[in-house]
Amino acid sequence: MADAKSDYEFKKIGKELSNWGRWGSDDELGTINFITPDVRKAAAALVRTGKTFDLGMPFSSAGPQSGGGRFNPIHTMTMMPSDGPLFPDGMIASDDVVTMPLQCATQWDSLAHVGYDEALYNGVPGSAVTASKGAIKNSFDKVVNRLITRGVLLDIAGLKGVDRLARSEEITADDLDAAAARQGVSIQSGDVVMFRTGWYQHFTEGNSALYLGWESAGLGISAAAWLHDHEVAAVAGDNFAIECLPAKEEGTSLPVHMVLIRDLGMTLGEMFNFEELAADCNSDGVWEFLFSGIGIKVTASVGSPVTPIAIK
Ligand code: UVW
Repeated sequence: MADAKSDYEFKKIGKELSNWGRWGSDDELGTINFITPDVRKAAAALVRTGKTFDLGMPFSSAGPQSGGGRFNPIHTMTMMPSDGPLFPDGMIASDDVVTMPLQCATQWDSLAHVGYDEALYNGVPGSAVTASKGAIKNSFDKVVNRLITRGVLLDIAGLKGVDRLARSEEITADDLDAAAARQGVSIQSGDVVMFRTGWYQHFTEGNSALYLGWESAGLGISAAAWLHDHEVAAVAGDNFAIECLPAKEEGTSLPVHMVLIRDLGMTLGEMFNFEELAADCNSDGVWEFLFSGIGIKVTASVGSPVTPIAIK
């Protein structure tokens, strides 16, 4: 039995790749720091046609969740035209309320979402997330205004010649290199790298149990060094938890989450929809674009719903 504190391979990898202190002891942005104004300016220049692609899942009662701690959005009306005119001039209006977990559909995981051995990114103690105050450090609202940069889509299902990867299929660093080479695209510092497993189709086909289950295709732990070496700002997948499940290292839960979020300080995007974008990239051969994934500025949050947009 591995010692919970040190013997796991993922913890050794995390130590080697650690960005703690790289941007200062108080840093709460992590790899988002790679998105500089120059990076964003260059990304804006990628817009050629103005065509937009919605990479988000609808936030509705038809979402993938089946209940428990994470449930689908509950949308209720608090004002409607049928309530009658609001003013003597005949004005009618509607208001609405949504109750939903921030993690129920397309989302970002903040640097307060996951850690191990009592620590979050940059040595912040797990106790910095409190019941009354939420995430005192590393909350998602710190990065909200920064998530506009160059996006690159790597079609791993396309690389393997399948419409979607198999259950528990692992994406390795070599796969990421091979996909980039096949598509003729290179990764630059400050990119949001998106990878397509094809698993979003399980959700659209109504198989949410498989989509959210513990047999998901996704990133293996070798992707962590790849993302680190390429100075990737954030990574996003069309699967529900980024990584391949169950994890290959025996006795581990979500090792890719733990290394990326806690050690690299990398924000993770989950449940993105790349189907339309991938079809377009396949037809025009352009796999890079301006990416906007700003999320919602909920203070002290450990994540955020998002409707990410790619602009070509
Ligand atoms: C966990 O379930 C801990 O993480 P995520 O929602 O990021 O997959």
